[in-house]
Amino acid sequence: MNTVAKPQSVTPELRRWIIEQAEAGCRPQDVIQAMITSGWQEDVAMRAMESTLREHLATLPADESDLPPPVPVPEPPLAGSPSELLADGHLVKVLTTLKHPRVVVFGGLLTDEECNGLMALAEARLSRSETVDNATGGSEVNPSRTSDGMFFERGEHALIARIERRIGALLGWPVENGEGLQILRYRPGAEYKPHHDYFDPVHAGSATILARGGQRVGTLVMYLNTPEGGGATTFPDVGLEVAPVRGNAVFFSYTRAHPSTKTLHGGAPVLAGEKWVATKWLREREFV
Ligand code: PD2
Ligand code: ZN
Repeated sequence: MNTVAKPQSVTPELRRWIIEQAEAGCRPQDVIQAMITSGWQEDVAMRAMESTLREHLATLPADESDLPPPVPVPEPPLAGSPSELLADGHLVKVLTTLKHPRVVVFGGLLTDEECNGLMALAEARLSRSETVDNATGGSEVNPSRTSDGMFFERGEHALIARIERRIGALLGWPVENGEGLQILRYRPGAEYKPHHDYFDPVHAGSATILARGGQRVGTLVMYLNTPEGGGATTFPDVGLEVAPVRGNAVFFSYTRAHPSTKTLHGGAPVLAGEKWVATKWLREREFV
């Protein structure tokens, strides 16, 4: 009897498992055999293993001389490991920090009123999110990003300007270097597959984007609500998941446009309810 093969997708958990097997010294053929035994089709298993190990290799510490030089990045003043920071008169909790990749999770960055205000201002302007078209530097709808979104202009509204001042103070980075705030709404099932936020200079379209203020060097994702299920921000290179909690935020920075920064990250599928976030991307220079 013929069986119809189910499509088999390579999950972050499978990728991690493959890397763990390789690090433990397992032979590739044994790893493939173990996958086949647990129901994977051989060709899918081979492709999963090859792509996972190729991408993993790029995240390993390379010879510094082979990498583009590091650039200064935004960084909160965390010397002395404070549990709170005062940013433009607003107390923000420091919940978790990681050195590599540089990740900081903040609590209470936004008040409930500010979260509600951002969602209300954005709602009527939401449309299907797009991603950068690498060839042209324009944008296009992409199945790897199934949220709805919109961009505010920098300082477009008193509420936006207040939040941007707070972010500038918190991260020690000029407000002018920030892109306009982006609002995203994920419905159940919506996700943002793992990606890097920097622009890969090898793509033809990057030149146009980089002309507006240089590279992105940091990202702040602020959670405007707490979804009923799912929607974590994930960092697959290091197995880190940040739960979306209203008012909290996750910040990460990258000193070069390279996977060795381990800043691969994604928005896991929302399982129940909606997930709303505001993203602030920070550039090297004034964003125009
Ligand atoms: O919504 C998120 O958790 C998320 C995940 C990955 C947002 C972004 N990237 C982004 O806005 O760049
Ligand atoms: Zn991102």
